[in-house]
Amino acid sequence: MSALGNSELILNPDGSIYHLNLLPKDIAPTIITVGDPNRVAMVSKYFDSIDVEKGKREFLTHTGFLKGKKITVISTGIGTDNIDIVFNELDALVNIDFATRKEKNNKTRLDFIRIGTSGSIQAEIPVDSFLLSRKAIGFDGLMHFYKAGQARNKDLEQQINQFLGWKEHDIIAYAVDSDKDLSDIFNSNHIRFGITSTNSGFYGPQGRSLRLSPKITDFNTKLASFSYQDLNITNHEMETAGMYGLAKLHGHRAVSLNVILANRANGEFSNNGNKAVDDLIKYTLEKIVSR
Ligand code: R1P
Repeated sequence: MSALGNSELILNPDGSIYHLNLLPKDIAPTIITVGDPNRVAMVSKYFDSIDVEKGKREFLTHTGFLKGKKITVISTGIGTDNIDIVFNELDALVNIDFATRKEKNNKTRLDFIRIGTSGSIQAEIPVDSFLLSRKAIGFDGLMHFYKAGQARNKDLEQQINQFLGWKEHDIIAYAVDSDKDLSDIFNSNHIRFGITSTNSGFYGPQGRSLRLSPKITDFNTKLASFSYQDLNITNHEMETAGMYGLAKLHGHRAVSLNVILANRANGEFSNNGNKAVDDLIKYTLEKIVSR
C-alpha cells in the first residue's frame, strides 16, 4: 500500500487527526458516542479521572478511567455525515501509522456504544424508555458510497425496499445489524429492542411537517406496520445505521442505545428527558465496567 497523501489523511500541525483534534494516545478501546457535546460531561462526570479533554467544532472528547476501565466519550454532532468523519478518524487513530501514513499490519478493534435520543413510531413504547437498536435501516445514503456488501443485511434491505415499493431510481434504503456480542452486554428487562430508522433529516425525512409537506405522507404509520423476524421498526434517529455500517466495515463492534424522548404515534414528548438520559448513562457505564 502506498502512503496516504496529505489531502487524504489530514493531520494538524501537532500530529492530531484533522476534525477530531486527537492523537492516537488520546482514545480508549471502549468509546461512548453521544450526539450533543453537552452530553460528554454528563457521561465523564461519573469517571474516577478525566485525563484527556480535547475538542474542535462539535467533536468534544473526554478520556478517563472508571473502576480501572479506560473509556472515551466523544460527541458526534447530528447525522451520518458527521458519523462518517468520526468513525473514519477514530479508526485511523488506531489502525493507520501516522508516521508512515500506511495501514498497520496489526489492527486494533474498537467498541462503540451510542447513548442517544430518539423518537418512537410505535404507540406502545413510552417516552423515557430505553431502546437498543438490534438493526438499523439507513434512509440517509451513507453506505451507498462504500463497497459495503459484507456489512449490509441484504435480506432486510430487500424486504424494506419491496415493502415501500422503492426501486433503483428512488431512495434505496440500506440495512445493517448491531454487533450481537456487544449488544448482549446491555440486555436486561429495562431495555426494549427494535429496528431503528436512521434518517437524513429531522423534519421531512422523519415525516414531520412544520410548513413544508412531506412527500410520503404515511411514512411513519407505514414503517410502524413493517416487521422483520421478531422485530418492528421502532424509532427514528439520525446516526445508528451509519455507525453500524462503518464499524463493521472497519472491523469494530457497535451498539446503539436510545432514550425515547418523543412518541410520534401519540404525540407525547418527555417532560424529564435529562433525567432519562442520565439514567441511561448510568445503566450503560455500569454494564461497561461490569463485563
Ligand atoms: C436530533 O435532535 C438529534 O437527536 C438524536 C438524533 O439522532 C439527532 O442526532 O440523537 P442525539 O441526541 O444523540 O443527538
